[in-house]
Amino acid sequence: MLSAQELMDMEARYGAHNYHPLPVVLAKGEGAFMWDVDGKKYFDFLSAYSAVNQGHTHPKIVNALIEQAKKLTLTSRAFYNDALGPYEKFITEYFGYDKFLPMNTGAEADETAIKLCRKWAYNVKGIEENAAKIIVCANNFHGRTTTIISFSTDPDAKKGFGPYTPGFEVIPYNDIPALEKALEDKNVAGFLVEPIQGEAGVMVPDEGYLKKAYDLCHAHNVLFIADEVQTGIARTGKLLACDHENVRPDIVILGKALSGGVFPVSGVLADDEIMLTIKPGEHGSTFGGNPIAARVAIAALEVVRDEKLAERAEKLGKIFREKIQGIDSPMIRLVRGKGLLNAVVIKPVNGKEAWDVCLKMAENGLLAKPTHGDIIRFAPPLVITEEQLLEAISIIEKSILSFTE
Ligand code: IF1
Repeated sequence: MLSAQELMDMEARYGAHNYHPLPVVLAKGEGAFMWDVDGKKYFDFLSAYSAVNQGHTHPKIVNALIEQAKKLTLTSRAFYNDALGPYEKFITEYFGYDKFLPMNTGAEADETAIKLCRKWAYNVKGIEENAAKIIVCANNFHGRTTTIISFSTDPDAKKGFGPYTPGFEVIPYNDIPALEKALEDKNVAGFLVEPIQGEAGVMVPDEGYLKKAYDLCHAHNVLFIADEVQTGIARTGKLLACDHENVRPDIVILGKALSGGVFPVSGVLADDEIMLTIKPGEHGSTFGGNPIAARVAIAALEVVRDEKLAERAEKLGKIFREKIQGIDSPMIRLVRGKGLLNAVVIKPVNGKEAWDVCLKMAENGLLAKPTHGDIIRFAPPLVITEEQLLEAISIIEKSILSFTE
C-alpha cells in the first residue's frame, strides 16, 4: 500500500503540474465524508466544486452506473439505444423545456450553448453571419477551453493561450446599466451569465439582477443563457439558482451534480426554436448522452427530488451563515452565499491567511479550499445532516480561533 507521500510524489513525477492541491490524499468517500489513505476522516466542504451534491458514492446513483455498465456502456450517436430517449424525456419534463442536448463536461455544455446561440442569431434573429456577439461578465468562469478562456478576465486562465476567439463583450457583473448599454448593439445574440459567480468567490448579485437582466435581454430579442453548472441541481436552495427570481433562461447549462459526481455528465436545455437550429451532423460528442450517463443522471435527479435536497440546502445554508457570522474573530471579514454555496472572506491576521486556515481545518478534519487568495468556499454535499453541519461548523470555528488565541 503506497503512503500519502509516495502517492503525491508519483503525481509530481508522472502528472502534469496544472494543479496545486492541498496535501491530502483521499481514498474513500461516503455521504458528506471522505477518508484519506491513512484512514483519517474529513468533512468534505468542497463537494468537488458542487459536483457531489447528492453525497459521495450515493448507492442509488452508483447502482444505476453498475447495472447499466453490465449491459451496454457506449453506442455512439451513430445508432439509437434504449437509454437516451427515456433520459431526454425525463430531464426535459424535470426542468420544463422542449429539448436537451447531452454532453459530458461543463465546458462542453458551455461551448454547446455558445454554438446554439450563434446558430439562433443567424437562422432566427437574422444577424449577419459571423457578426454575432455574446455578452459575458467580468470574473466569469465557464470552463477551460480556448474559446471560453478567450472571454475570461483572469490572467492565469488566459495568458499565453492566444490567439483568442472573437465575438464576446465583457461587462461588469451585477451591473444593469452596463448590460443596457451593451444591448444597444444590434449584433448581440446572447448574454451568458452565472446566477452566482462561484469561482470569483461566491459573488451573489443584487436581488432582482437576474430578472432585470432577463427582461432587458428579451426586450432586445437576446437570449438569456444561464450557466448553472455550479449553482444548479439544488445547490443554492432551489433546483436552479434562477428559480430564486422566477427567471426561466432561454438556455440552461448543466453539469457537475447532474451525475452526483459519479460520471462526467452535462448538457443544455432549450426550447425548439433555439435547439432545432442545430441540424444533424452539426454538433455532437462520442460520449455525449451515453447509456451510463443517461441512467446515472436520471438516478441523480431522482435523488435530488426524493431527498428534497433543495429544501435542505435552503434550511441548512441559513444555519451555516448565521453560525459563521457569529464566530468572534478578526479573520472573518464577511460571509456570503445562498443555500449551501457559501464563502468566507478571510482577513489575514499574524501573517496567517485563507490557505493557512484551510490547512488547519484539514488537520481538524474538514476539507475546503481557498479561491482567489482570501476567500474560502464552503460547499458541503447537500445530504449533510443538521447535526453533522453543526459539528463541521465547530471545526471551522476552532480552526479560525486557533490563529488568534
Ligand atoms: C477546475 C473553478 C469552480 C463552472 C461553471 C462551467 C464549468 C465550471 C460555473 C466547467 C467548472 C470547476 C472546474 C474545476 C474547478 C471548478 C471551479 F475553480 F475552476 F472555477 F467550480 F469554480 N461553468 N468549475 O464552475 O465545467 O468543464 O470543469 O466540467 O478547472 O479545476 P467542467
